[in-house]
Amino acid sequence: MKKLEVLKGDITKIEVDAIVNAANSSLMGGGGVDGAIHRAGGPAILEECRKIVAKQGGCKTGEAVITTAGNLPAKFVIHTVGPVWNGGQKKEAEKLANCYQNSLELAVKNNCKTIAFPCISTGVYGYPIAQAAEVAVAAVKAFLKENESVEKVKFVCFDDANFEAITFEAG
Ligand code: AR6
Repeated sequence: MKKLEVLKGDITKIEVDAIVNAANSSLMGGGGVDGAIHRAGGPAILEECRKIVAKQGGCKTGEAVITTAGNLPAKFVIHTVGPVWNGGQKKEAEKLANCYQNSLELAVKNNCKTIAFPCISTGVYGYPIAQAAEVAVAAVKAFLKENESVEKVKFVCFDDANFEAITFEAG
């Protein structure tokens, strides 16, 4: 059985232990997948985000925090902050890889065995789709090689361009 799966769809509908949110460092919600997750999951998610902000400030680029998934079918939402694309010389690839790695580490710490990711940074943050897919798939594959406890990682792509790019990289 392949541990890596690529599908097209809406991540708020996916039944896994944890879905990952492409958040911003304020953790206070936004547009894109972030808006969709908070809308579908309800106010419990924002409530926990506020507690995290009160405790540690926001969430830095490349880092991740975990909350309830509220009304979603998933158990948890892992919020990570992707890099804003700035031409490629500002450590965007390293920061994007950190998002995947840190989200997976946090998932494992919380006993999650099935995790779904959106294509972080490829919307509002403007990361070129093909380059983001290369970084995303490489980071997840590297993690899966080192870690036995994760059973399934799903890339949930919202549009054809991301779906094709991730499918190409996933092989
Ligand atoms: N399910 C899966 N993927 C989705 C969904 C969905 N329901 N909705 C959108 N996408 P974006 P970013 C895809 O902009 O680029 C927010 O305002 C979308 O097609 O959501 O990391 C945050 O608060 C795209 O491929 O996130 C931040 O301020 C991918 O998700 C900022 O946007 C990521 O697009 C983060 O920007």
